[in-house]
Amino acid sequence: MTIQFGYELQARDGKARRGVVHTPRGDIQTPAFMPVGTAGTVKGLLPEQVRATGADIILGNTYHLMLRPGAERVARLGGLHAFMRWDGPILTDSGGFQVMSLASLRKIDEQGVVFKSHLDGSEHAMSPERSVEIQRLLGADITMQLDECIRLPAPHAEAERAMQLSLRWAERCKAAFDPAGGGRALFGIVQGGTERDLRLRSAEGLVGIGFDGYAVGGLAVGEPQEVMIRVLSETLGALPEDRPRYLMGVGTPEDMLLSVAEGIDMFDCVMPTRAGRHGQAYTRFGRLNLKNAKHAEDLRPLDEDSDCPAMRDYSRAYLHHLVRSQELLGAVLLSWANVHYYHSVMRDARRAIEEGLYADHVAATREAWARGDE
Ligand code: PRF
Repeated sequence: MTIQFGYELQARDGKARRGVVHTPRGDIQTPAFMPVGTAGTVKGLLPEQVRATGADIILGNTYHLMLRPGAERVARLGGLHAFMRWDGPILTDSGGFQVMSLASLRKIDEQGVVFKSHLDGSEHAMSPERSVEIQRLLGADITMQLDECIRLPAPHAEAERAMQLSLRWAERCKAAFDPAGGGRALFGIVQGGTERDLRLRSAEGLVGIGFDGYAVGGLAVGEPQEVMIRVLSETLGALPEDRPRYLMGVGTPEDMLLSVAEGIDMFDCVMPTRAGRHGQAYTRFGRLNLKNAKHAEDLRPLDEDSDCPAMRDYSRAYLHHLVRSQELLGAVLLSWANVHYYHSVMRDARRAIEEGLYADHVAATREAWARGDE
């Protein structure tokens, strides 16, 4: 018998939750960070390296993989796990958000979205049913519903229209989804802009349909951090305690710590890998820009106490040189260090929740970021 998908709440500190998501491909310790493997690779890192940084699960993208190499082709090649050599769980985003941010000539209607590929301009259609089918072909362990994420700020009426459309699409995704005996999960996505009434109606509608987990979408799209946290505080109480909650596309280490305090269990973000390719390092002393001339003769590593080779064994002077010279290894080392640091933020958060010291932990961590290491 396959292991069923499920969430186990193990400890609570205020609204912060420490738990485990069980999947047939392994457990996910939560709060969890999911590195983004958009096009079948966490950019710059080998799968075994990603695992060693502490990742229990990675994210893949419907939009990118349907365009190249194609979902049917990935299926013929044995599915995304075998293709990219990652045997842990994979969550796939549904495509709607990436269509809105990357594709051109988009047309959204009740049926779905029609768009032109950012690669070659070819036209494609995606309905809620097709999004679920693509995610099945890829072999997703966690499938996301198709939704519409609007930019903020937005008028109430616009946020309401997109939220209602997303709810109707949620229903169609649920009908199209095959749970494969309970091993695969489908998550609904709460929308509704920054409006409390819309967020609550969205959450209640999704809970009425019934999902294995609930994501909060439509945040970190231009609104201030305190607005995002306020929306979380108004929304999460409407979601069931016995299902995981996932905040999509967030964020900085500080965004994650504050969101965990509101009751979020899962995150994904391109930030650690993207920032790594741009010469930035996230560390327990805050964010460092390795391009900066002040690092040119600094023999200290990013963090001598880290157990990550990229953070512990290479001098800031060398990283500075690699970044300035646009050497591939600079991007690799900084992506590696950043993904490792993101996981260490989650690991420390889990421990603090278990110990009932989460608020103190957040305060001390923020203070260390602000203090730096000079
Ligand atoms: N919806 C989906 N994916 C997303 C988002 C969303 O709202 C966001 C918003 N931060 C990131 N990724 N499907």
